[in-house]
Amino acid sequence: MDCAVFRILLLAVFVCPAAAAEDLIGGLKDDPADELWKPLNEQPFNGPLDEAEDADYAGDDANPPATPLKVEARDDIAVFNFESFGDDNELGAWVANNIRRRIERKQLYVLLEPMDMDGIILAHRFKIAFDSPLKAVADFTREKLGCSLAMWGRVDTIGESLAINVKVITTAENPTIVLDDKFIAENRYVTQLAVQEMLRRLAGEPEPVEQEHPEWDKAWEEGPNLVRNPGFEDGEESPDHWDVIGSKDYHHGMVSWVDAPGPDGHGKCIKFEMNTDIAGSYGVAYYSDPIDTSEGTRYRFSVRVMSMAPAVKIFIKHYAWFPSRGNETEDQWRETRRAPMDCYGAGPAWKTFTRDFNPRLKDHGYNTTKDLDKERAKLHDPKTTKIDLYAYWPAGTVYFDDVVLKRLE
Ligand SMILES: [Ca+2]
Repeated sequence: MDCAVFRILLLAVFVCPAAAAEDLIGGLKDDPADELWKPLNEQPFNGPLDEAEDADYAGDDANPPATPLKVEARDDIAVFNFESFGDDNELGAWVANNIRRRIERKQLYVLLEPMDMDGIILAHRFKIAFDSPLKAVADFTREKLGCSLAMWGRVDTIGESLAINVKVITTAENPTIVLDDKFIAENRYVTQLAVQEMLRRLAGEPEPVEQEHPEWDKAWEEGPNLVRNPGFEDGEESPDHWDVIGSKDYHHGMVSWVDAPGPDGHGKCIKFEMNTDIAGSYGVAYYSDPIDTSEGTRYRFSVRVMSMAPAVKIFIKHYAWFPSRGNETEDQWRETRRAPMDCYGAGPAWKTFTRDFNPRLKDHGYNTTKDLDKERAKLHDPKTTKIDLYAYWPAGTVYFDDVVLKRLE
């Protein structure tokens, strides 16, 4: 964390009225590691997100992983503090606490009490790093902590975003990997969404039974595509209505506009070509222009993808307009919800991936009855949406084409 920011946070911890913080952060207040984050939690856009797990957000459930990583219900798990750099693992501890709290709320596993765990770790001087040998972690967790699963990880900050690398293994003599993946939170305020996604994959939650909605299918077939220049055919130097290519640092010079390859190629398309450094850290993102969307309305999205190795994810990101508060000098668009779509099974032939979503927060998820907070919560209603085409590890080439977003109701 930047030193100046850290000092501001510390200052804010001491000056903020405790009661106000408690109202907003609710159940978070018992976690020591959360102390540092109180000032951030006080931001109006944080409260509802933490409580948004039960939000009626159809999109999230409509796209479970292709291969559910089912583990036996109610195994016991030891969640080690995650690593983070330059902050004495403060951020890593905060993320691990978020995960623990959500595991308990979800009753996914029996959680080893962190305080008990800390004592045993200290007594045995056990050190764990993200790259620790699986067997060493498994042996310690099984023999000293008595748990059948171990979770640990590392949090990297990349600008505003957090890359949460996580490993979960069984602690048998020959441990097996249950989960080894990276989850991206665009900023700290949406960390919960990355954690939710992580636990959803761990739980192997079943695909909800899709009801027949002929009117939605009709709208999907006949309705207008809300994405402008959806096939990347129009433009001079860059495709119109999408990020400018080659002029922004965060593309790392790895995005280009090319003829769509393969027998099923449709004219022009977007190509990512990632080296190992970028694939293993930032990944590459490419954005559409904002698209007007409405809260509480169902949409369907699809894109065609060809990947020569990298993992591909699409983030449909919803934004709301926040008036400046506190020390902020400018009003700004902030991401308040997102619908992620993992393109599992993308390979060296064009394949279409589809999902439905509905940018709605049920009752805004607020844990207080104060009118003021309800007013604040309304700020979260998404007003606009961007499509974020994203790919990461391993290195290689990815192509995107034919982006479709339609309103279904
Ligand atoms: Ca095209």
